[in-house]
Amino acid sequence: MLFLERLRENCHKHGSKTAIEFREEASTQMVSYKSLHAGMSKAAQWLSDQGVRPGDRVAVWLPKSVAGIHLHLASCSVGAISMPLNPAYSLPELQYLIRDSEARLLVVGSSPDSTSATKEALSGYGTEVVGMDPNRFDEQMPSGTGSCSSTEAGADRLAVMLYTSGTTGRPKGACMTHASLTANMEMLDEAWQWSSNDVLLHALPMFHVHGLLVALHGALYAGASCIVHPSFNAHRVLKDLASGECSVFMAVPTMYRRILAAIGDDRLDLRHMRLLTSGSDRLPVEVFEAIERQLGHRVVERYGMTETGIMLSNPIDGDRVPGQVGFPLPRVEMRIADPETGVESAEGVVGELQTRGPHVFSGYWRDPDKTKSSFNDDGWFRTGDLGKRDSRGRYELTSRMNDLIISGGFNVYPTEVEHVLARHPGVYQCAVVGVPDQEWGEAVTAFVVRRSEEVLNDELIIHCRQSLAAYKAPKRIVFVESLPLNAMGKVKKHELSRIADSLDER
Ligand code: MLC
Repeated sequence: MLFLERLRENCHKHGSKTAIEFREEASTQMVSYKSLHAGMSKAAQWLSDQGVRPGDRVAVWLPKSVAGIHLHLASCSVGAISMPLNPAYSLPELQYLIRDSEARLLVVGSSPDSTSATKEALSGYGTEVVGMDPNRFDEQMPSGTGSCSSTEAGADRLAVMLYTSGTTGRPKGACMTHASLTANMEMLDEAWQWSSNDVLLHALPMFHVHGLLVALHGALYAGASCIVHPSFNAHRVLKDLASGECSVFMAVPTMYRRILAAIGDDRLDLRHMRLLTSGSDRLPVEVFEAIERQLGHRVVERYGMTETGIMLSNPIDGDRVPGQVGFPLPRVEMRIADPETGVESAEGVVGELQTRGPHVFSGYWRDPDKTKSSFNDDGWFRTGDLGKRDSRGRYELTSRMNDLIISGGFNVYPTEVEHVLARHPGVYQCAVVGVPDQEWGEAVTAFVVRRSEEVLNDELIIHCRQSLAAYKAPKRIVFVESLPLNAMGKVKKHELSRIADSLDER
């Protein structure tokens, strides 16, 4: 049964049960399964009234909100392609994504002023831009019951497109069908033993696979309840975890680090929780151990990516090994292969993690070449991550084949930052690398050869923030006389990462 059909069934079955409790600092919005269905139906009707048709891309650039959830589910249910966007994107990033996706509709949050600025920035794009106050969503929806047709959601129809950073410096749209989303739900439902009695504490962003397709969809698929925080705040999360009302929590390692920092040397017994998971970045063994020591839980570390959803997970029943990402989920084919020859590697030998199965995405938006090169001839999707498998079939990640930086669970490709930095008139040459960092896992760090000593650190960071979401901007700029180059004239990035700590900021 497709995810949406299962959701509709849950809406009828669970009726007055809470689907979403949206907890803000000062107020709480309760959404039962019945009202979730009503909100989706109205939003579906509204989308149709806006001219959205099956196959159209619906971009939603709203802060995390109940309105955003309704619009996402409604877009999928009318056969459109839901495209939730990071509210932190800069206008130039938004322009690129809207132009690339040729979105039919863009829903933007906030004031009439910023709506008109967005409209102006996107004029001539052929995209309808509609401003929406997420707190007054109901007022903008049509009266009556709306219509939420299920006939539009064919298994092979695209349901969601999530933009992910690309090696070339341009984000690419990863397209997921209703079938692949559903397959990932079925796998996780079985592997993590979701039940309708679960209560998920949701503090992740809802514009990525982790928060949207793993956490939110996972809970709704199971008919469980979600306590949703509008953003991550370690103290608020701790308070709700301690209250005893939640059974499941999902986070990225940076969030766990902040939670541990918030409890300091104290301990908080979370053994009433059924499941704590970590993903989107590697969980350092010392963080795993500190969580066990201070929260009484062995976190389930799992491995996934935008193009595949979750592929590997430590077991619910069985040992959760720190530093390892566990076993393939049911129906996931996984292997380690030599990245050059494509030949499967032996146990214990490091190679590229490759996967096949119903969970894999259907390709990059209008980029058949990139899609083709992401798979080998036998249909294995190439993750670009290196790792090995032990004799019991457990997988461990070792490093990456590309120079992707993962900062606080967000992917940042150096090329994207380098392109922006290079546009500054004071920058002669630059190279961006990820440097190990206590808070972010890796910190975006730029090495710059400047044209004049007058170019300052802050000036370059501000310049980056004008074109890039703040999390992509370098945390540190290191001015150097020259960049280390290899015989081909390419920057030796591994050398930069090594020397980053030993160089003084100037
Ligand atoms: C925020 N900032 C970051 C950052 N997040 N900088 C680097 N890396 C990040 N990840 C910046 C802000 O822009 C801000 O800049 C400053 O840090 C402090 O902001 P903050 O308020 O403290 O940050 P916060 O909003 O709390 O965000 C931290 C965070 C967030 C950890 C909660 O980064 C986050 O939600 N990460 C989760 C990412 C995620 O969900 N990934 C899933 C990808 S899916 P300034 O200077 O303006 O103050 C995927 C597949 C899979 O990978 O398998 O899961």
